[in-house]
Amino acid sequence: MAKQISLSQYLIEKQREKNLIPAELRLLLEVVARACKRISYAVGKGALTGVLGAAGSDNIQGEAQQKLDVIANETLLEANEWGGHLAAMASEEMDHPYPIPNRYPKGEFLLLFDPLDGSSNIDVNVSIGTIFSVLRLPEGVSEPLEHHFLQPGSNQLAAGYAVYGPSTLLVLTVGDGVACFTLDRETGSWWLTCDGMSVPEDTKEYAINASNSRHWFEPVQRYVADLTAGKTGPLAKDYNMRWVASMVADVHRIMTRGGIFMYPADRREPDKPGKLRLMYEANPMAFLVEQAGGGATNGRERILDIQPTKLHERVAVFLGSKNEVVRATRYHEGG
Ligand code: P6P
Repeated sequence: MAKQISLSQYLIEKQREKNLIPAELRLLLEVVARACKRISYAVGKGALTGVLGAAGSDNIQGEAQQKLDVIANETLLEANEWGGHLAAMASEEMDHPYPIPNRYPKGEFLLLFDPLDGSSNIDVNVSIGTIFSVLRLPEGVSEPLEHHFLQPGSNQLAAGYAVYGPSTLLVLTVGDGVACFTLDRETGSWWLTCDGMSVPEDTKEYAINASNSRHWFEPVQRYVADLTAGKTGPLAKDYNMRWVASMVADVHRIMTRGGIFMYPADRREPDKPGKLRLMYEANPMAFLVEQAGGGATNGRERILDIQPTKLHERVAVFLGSKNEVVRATRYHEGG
């Protein structure tokens, strides 16, 4: 049996052999992976430890927080605040960035995360996950402020997600392809189970919440109608549809076997360009998908090129198999 490679060894090799990542970034990623392990254990306990259900509070998005949202957020904050590798953190669950307390040394990285994505699925035992993104604090900045986070996704140094499903997986890129690690619950180790993840360029599978179709703008309505028409329509092939309503689960399926994931803007709130957040959902997923040979746009431009204006801003998302994302984007060029 081939020698198993642990997450630590994988990251040390990226640091040593390719000089791709500095030691401080390696340490950050190992701390995040340890926090995801703890979140996985908490999620796995479920009803046994009373962590299901609502926390009785709302986040900045005005969404009711689940108890596990709060637990996951606190786990990531506590794990990362003392190590000396971070300048600040930002989370879907917090209105403003979390500066590293003065009692701890500060580092050069900014960590952004959705601590528990898909939490509406917690109480029905469907896969959920953690999404994270790493940026560098701009040169010469001593006190990190919100606008220091507002960098395009192309500035990311690393990104990843943990998916808490039948297996707990960690999918990670440091800009040199995408690797997948599986958690061994008996030893608590992350083992490399797929290196060089690759999204097939073509697909027959799309993911969208079709109940919103009457609210979509015309290009998306036309595109999805053509997908649904299958062999009888202009795309001349039958498609299948999946929608887990947990971005991490839907994206991991696409990272594994291809597909296109869509959360478009719609007419209900024209000033809100979709539901998903740019900084800690769309950007990390776009970085991962592009590193695996896929594509990611907001229907008109590459997601990683978007210059953010607000920490919690939303963005329309079309990501996955490159040729299908190109096709979906072309429907928008028609007007
Ligand atoms: P809908 C989960 O709440 C989430 O942010 C993503 O993980 C998921 O893709 C999307 O929202 C699901 O949205 O409108 O189908 O419930």
